[in-house]
Amino acid sequence: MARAKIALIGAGMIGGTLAHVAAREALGDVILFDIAEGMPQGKALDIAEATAVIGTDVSLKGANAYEDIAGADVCIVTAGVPRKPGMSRDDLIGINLKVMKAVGEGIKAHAPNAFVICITNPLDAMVWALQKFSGLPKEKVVGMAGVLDSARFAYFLAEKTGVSIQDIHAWTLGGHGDDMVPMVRHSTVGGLSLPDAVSAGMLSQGELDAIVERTRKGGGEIVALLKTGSAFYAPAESAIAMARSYLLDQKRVLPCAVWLSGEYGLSDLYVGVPALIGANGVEKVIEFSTNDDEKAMFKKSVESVQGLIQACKDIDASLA
Ligand code: A3D
Repeated sequence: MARAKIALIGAGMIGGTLAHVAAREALGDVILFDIAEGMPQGKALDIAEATAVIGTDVSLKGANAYEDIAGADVCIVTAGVPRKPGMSRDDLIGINLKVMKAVGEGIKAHAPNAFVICITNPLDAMVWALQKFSGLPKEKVVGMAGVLDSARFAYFLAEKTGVSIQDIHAWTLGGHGDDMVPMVRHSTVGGLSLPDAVSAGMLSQGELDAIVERTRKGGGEIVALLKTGSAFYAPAESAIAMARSYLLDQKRVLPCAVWLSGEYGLSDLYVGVPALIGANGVEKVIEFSTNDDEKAMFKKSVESVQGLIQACKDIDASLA
């Protein structure tokens, strides 16, 4: 069987890390696409040379033309610009919306059968726009945020309780912003829900509250430390987990930004919920039971996402 083809649209910090991880895992042949000339070719050659040491039989190629992504099985999109000091939220949306238009049209023309994972921020709005611009089926276009946010939540819980990260299952719902909803009742440490873990003395209520807050602000914590960019290792690993579930038909349930049509009482938008990812893309949305508090937090987060989508519609009338 031919190797899978993975197109990475955007070859910056996350794109380069994605290429490295995909090559190490021999997940497929990699195309690193970027508008910057030379950089994707340089990264591709560097990692290709590393495969001689790793011993994986995959090819890597840098590209500046969409023709090179032809027939890709998976496209992972990180193309765009980061928010710079003095740039408003709407300025960022305006710039990255234009990038999503170019990327969406490129994917539509050259890789219409791909499973597309968007990472570009503001995530929930950009994945929504990317689906519209590409015209690909909604179950084949998803956003990566929940896997990362949940990974942060899980890591902080492991660090605090001393329980192996393998025995922690953490979930976040909602948009990728400070009002995301870490699902305390549905997350488990060694099989105990977090309220039960508090009762069992594994961590205090105050420590749990601080972890929830730290999870919500996890992206900003890394930005403040790095000073010149945002997280890239954990975001890349998160997108690879989603790509792997699709390519290997693992049917993992992963929190992703997916198109909702009635689930959680919502329609016509992308927002983070647990989704079963298999060979057909998003095969099922898992609906968690929510209490009044969780409903209220989820509603607030959804309203933020709706605000971002409205801003996109205001900027580009073709999306309205
Ligand atoms: P960066 O290293 O700047 O890479 C972005 C790349 O996009 C650069 O190499 C650009 O040259 C390239 N680019 C710009 N415009 C285009 C275009 N039109 N076509 C193709 N390539 C283009 O950023 P990064 O890799 O650190 O982050 C990428 C994106 O992911 C940013 O929008 C981040 O905000 C976002 N991000 C999201 C999360 C989530 O959890 C959702 C986490 C971390 C980063």
